[in-house]
Amino acid sequence: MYKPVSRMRRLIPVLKQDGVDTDLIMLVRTILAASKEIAFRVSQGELAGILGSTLNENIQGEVQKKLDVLANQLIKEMLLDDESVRAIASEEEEHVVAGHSTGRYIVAFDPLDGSSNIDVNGQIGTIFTVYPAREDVAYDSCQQFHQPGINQLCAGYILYGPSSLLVLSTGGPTRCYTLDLTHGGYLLTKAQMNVPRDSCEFAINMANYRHWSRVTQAYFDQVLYASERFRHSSVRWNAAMVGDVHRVLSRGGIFLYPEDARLGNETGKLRLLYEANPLSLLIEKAGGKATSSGRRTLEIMPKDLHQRVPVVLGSVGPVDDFNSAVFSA
Ligand code: AFP
Repeated sequence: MYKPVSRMRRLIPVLKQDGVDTDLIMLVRTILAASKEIAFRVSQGELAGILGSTLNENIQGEVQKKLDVLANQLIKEMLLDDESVRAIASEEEEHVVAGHSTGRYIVAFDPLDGSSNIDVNGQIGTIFTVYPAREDVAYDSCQQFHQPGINQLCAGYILYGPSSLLVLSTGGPTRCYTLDLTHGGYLLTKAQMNVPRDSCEFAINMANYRHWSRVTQAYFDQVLYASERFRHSSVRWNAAMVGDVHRVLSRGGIFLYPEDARLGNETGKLRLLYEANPLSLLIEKAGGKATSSGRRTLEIMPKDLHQRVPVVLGSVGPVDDFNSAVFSA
């Protein structure tokens, strides 16, 4: 079904070859047009005057960075100009933003994931996902987004690092494209990303140890002090899920953000709709596994736009290992 494609091809011909619907291709182009503007501003850093915080908090109670606000505004405005967009959800918007009542798609995004990295020139990214619009609920209702992750038509992220990368799946392989600044477009640089089955590299914020459940603590006691399998393990933590997941997609490993005892984190920290679901689809389409409380993340039925979930994803071996230790205990 998905024919092999050669490297260095431009994005649009690859999407056409993959049989992606023309409206969806145009929608992806819209998101990428916004991403190129964000990539440019990020590369300008302090020169563009976008470092630092605003005086506002977002719906999650987090102080908004100037670049968060700018990225949200850019993506939102461009999406609202696209007639195929029926409704939008964003980390930076409390409610659903109404689009065109006859649009075929709904879009959710995290405009700038890892915003604490902005001021230190670290990895940050934009995460997005597209679902089919529902005909059985009002076009601007939050229920538009009450769909499990398996319904995603397309999911991706743009990683603003030393080079800007687009990682995308439209239901087929997870492919990686690199932004070519000489012609301003994305070129295919990995036709199929593959998560190795095993790896002993893990990504977790160990400083949260004291807040974890006893079983999670016991699992990490064993990983750190007893496990033969993890004897040569190492920890990598970006504080930007998009950067950690990119590493896992590139060379394997496990990424975890379990629930913990802190107020607001009782069901996890990461957001199901615009963080966990798109990244879980990309991981699965690259042969990895993505779970939440021991079950497949993509099957969770969302109840709320900004719902938080525990996240455990990456190489199949360590993900299974963690889930059987913690959920069969
Ligand atoms: P921000 O976008 O608000 O910086 O949050 C990033 C994030 O949601 C995710 O990308 C990281 O994995 C996680 O938070 C980091 O959380 P800690 O600061 O608790 O380690």
